[in-house]
Amino acid sequence: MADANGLFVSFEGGEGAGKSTQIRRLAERLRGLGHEVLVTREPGGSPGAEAVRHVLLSGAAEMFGTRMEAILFAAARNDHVEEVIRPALARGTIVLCDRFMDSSRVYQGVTGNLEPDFIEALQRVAVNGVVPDCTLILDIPAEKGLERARKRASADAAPDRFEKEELQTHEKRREAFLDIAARDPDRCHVIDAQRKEDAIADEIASIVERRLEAADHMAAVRPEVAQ
Ligand code: Z5A
Repeated sequence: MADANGLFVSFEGGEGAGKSTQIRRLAERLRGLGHEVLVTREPGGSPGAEAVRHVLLSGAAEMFGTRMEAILFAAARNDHVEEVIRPALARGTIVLCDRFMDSSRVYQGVTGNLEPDFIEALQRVAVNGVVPDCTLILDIPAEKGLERARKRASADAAPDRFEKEELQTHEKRREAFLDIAARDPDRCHVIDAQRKEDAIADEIASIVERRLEAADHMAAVRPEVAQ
């Protein structure tokens, strides 16, 4: 459990899978039920991490190598966790985060060819114990996701550092996210993101509402958890 009071939900998957769309919808639904909700994203989410986001997505750090990029992602994540996510969870807020630690495992680890031990050591420092209670992996064939992302982008917007990579690399990432889900079934749920927005939103809401009920139940049977 990420924190004694709030609930930490991360959204993962390839480009154009619909993460931002579904986060918006879930936030609206949960706020309608009276919950306090924080929507945030990575890289970014805190002033320091947003500055690093620009460096990473513009490709300015690419020439220094994947290892350097991985460390920058981790530095941004640690700032985001300590400045934003941990305090929000401590206030009892539901935190919805667009990408988190699994993106580093996939983009820098699997397709960036960095050793798993190096990635996991960085993660430990970056998250410092704040791990999502629930991760929703939006799964879509890479080609379809990229097509959606391209349609959304304005005609003159250049693809970012990661979007411009080969289709094969994007497919490898899809497999890597599915592999993470298979290894951590208590935390991760794979969502078929090829369906209509409404069907996806309903499935996500029911998963998160179940998690909230379970968290309430835990707090009721172990009152010290909520302190
Ligand atoms: N990165 C990394 O390498 N390491 C890390 O540790 C972290 C990140 C944290 C951040 O990009 C980049 O950083 C990312 C990985 C890397 N790589 N890239 N590129 P970003 O934040 O700019 O973008 P993104 O995370 O990849 O998301 P996205 O491309 O913006 O897509 P999305 O949020 O999943 O999708 P969307 O914006 O909700 O939807 C895309 C379009 O599809 C839009 O027009 C929607 O209206 C439409 N849509 C959504 N759902 C549907 C359905 N169900 N049907 C039809 N159309 C739909």
